Amino acid sequence: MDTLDRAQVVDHNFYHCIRNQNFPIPKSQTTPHDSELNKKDYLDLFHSQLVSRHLDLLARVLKEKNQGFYTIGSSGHEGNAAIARVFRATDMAFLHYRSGAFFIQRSKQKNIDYLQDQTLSLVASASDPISGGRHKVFGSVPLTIPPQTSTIASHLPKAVGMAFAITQAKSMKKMGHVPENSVVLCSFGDASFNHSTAQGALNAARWIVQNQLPLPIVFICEDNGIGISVPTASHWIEQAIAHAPHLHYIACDGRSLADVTRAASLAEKIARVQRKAVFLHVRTVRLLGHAGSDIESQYLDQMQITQTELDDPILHSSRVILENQWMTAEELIGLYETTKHTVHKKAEWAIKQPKLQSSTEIQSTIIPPKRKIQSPALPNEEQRRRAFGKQATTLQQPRNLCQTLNIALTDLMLQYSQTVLFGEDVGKKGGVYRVTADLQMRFGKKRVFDTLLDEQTILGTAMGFAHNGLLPIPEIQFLAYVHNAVDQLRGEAATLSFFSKGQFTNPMLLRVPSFAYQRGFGGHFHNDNAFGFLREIPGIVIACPYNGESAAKLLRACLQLAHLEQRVVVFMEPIARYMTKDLHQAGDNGFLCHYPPLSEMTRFDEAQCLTVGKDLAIITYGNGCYLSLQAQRRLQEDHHVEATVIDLQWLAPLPLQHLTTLLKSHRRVLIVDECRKTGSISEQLMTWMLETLTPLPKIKRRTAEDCFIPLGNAWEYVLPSMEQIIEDALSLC
Ligand SMILES: Cc1ncc(C[n+]2csc(CCOP(=O)(O)OP(=O)(O)O)c2C)c(N)n1
Ligand SMILES: [Mg+2]
Repeated sequence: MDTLDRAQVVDHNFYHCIRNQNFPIPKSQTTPHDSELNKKDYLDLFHSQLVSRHLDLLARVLKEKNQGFYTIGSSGHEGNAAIARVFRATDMAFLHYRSGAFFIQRSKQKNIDYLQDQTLSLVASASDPISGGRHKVFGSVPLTIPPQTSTIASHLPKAVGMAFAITQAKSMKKMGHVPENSVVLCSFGDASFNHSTAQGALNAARWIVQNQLPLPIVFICEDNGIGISVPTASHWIEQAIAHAPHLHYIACDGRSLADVTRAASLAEKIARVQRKAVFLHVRTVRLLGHAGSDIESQYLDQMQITQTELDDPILHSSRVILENQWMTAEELIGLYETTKHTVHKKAEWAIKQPKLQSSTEIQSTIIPPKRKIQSPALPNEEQRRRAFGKQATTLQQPRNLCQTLNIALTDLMLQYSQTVLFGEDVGKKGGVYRVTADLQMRFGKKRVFDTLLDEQTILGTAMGFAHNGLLPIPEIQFLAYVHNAVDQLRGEAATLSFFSKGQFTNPMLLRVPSFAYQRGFGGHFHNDNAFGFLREIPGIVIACPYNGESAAKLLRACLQLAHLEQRVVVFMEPIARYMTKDLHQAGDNGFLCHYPPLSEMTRFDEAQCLTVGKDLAIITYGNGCYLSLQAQRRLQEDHHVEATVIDLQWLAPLPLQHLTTLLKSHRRVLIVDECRKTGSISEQLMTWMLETLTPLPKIKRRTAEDCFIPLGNAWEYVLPSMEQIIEDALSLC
């Protein structure tokens, strides 16, 4: 036996310990009888443990032969089979990557061919039912298990959101994706517990419970005492969380199926009946290192490794089976071997199944499938009268961007009864800029509410709501603060469709007050103008209006995209234009707009021409439109230069096809981009023109400097100005 290959050692230990009746000392006194586990139940759980173990051993063999691509296993954690048995297959489970036995046990509830699922997943076959070969994940639609990414702890915020969403859907009289009495399960490791995302989610859960809201969630910390190579002290988790208010702490020994069953049953009652949050602390061990590539002897003593290997949950279960005389030693070994054989047989089949074959095939799941449904009917006059009250008669008066957005949001919330709007200060205060003023009064505290101050929770809530069939409209207060939660958007929300073949989706319309040019307010963090970090996320849609009319029409299109196409949409509102009245001179009211008829909506993929002129085209968006319109007038009147001003409207994906048409008659193009030069849209537009336009027009671009925005009026030195646009246009012409 190769003692460097700990998989071989662990495999060998089973035979050796059973034959010599040499078992680890029980860590828990709970008997199967105490937790009402009969022989049949117990052997069924044991079988799931064995299948999971053999899948781990198989993964190592496949990796050696370059036929398998993932070796992070569940060995040592197989006690989680007992958790799966206690809960229902409709209890949505956001799982840790050591959940093999859980997955197998839950599969049995629904007669799912777990071996097929798991072997296809190990060999990255395109036939893998959940990710189609895109990742080795635990996920399944019939088992209500959305697949999770590798980013530890990042699934906790959405699990909290989903638990919140169960009651939310019920109180909004909406059919959720899960039954009303469901609970949510969310498992993670002991090291992951320390992650700020985990701490944020646990805090958010307690905050929600403290607000007297039901939160049927069981956090499951599978504590194997180590995170890759860094130990977790045995008292750490308990000391940190056992006495936290608004969270029931229950501990159990993960090596004992009986003890896990006892604790999970208690957790289930608290979560399902009392609708309260539970923290289930499962003490366990990790066998076979962190992954196949991890050599434990680099950071652990040989003694420690050997001792842990003998503390194997499978040996603990075997001892209980022999003590109860449910099987003989020979029968145990027989079952171990037939399970191994069955697992290997299935793998032989799986390696012959098709792999992903082309870039097109791989990319086909980035964008979720379009749903075959209609948009809900537009609100009628009576509904609008009730919602707007006295304001209803004055809706047609010209208004600024802020007021128009408020009206548009009201109409959309009337139209889409499954929408929920939330964020920091959006409720009673109506947002920092009053964009959401009166919405809570119009729609009630269930549909419009303040969250706690945590952007990860806001996006987690959005994803959780979407997982239960609601249509979230979260707000992040300023663009600069999206960074605090960007993993939730780029690592989680945007990847869900990709890693689940569009079977799980989390549509949302995220509103973000954005960009610079506020006079006398804020400095950098309230005037952040850089958003390259959002634009390169595959599948995400980014829209930006420039005035009230475009905002209303664009917002309608964005919500429709979220509803019908299940897209993750970011709507960036230029803060500096919220209150703007005038366009060319003081008192002209040239920037106020009439509210567009409800039926009017921007087309996805289309830019719009704000003016038409033959001498040059100015491509811009947001504040750039405002400045370019001013420049256009001055160019015309002072220099006889006629400019077409094109408002992109869609910042990702860019409406390039439409731009080709709009630029056809233009020999000169100026890009006005308020984003920082590096990572700005201007880079993409320049490249695209060089690659596709013939003849190539004369091109110039005006962007912000690669600098942060200073306080006071000093921003004028780093952002594009109307004067610079005129200068650039003249030099082009
Ligand atoms: C955010 C993030 N940082 C780092 C990693 C790399 N990483 C993967 S697993 C892991 C340790 C996790 O330990 P623990 O939570 O105890 O789970 P265990 O593997 O022990 O079950 C680390 C650091 C990651 N996946 N995600
Ligand atoms: Mg650990």
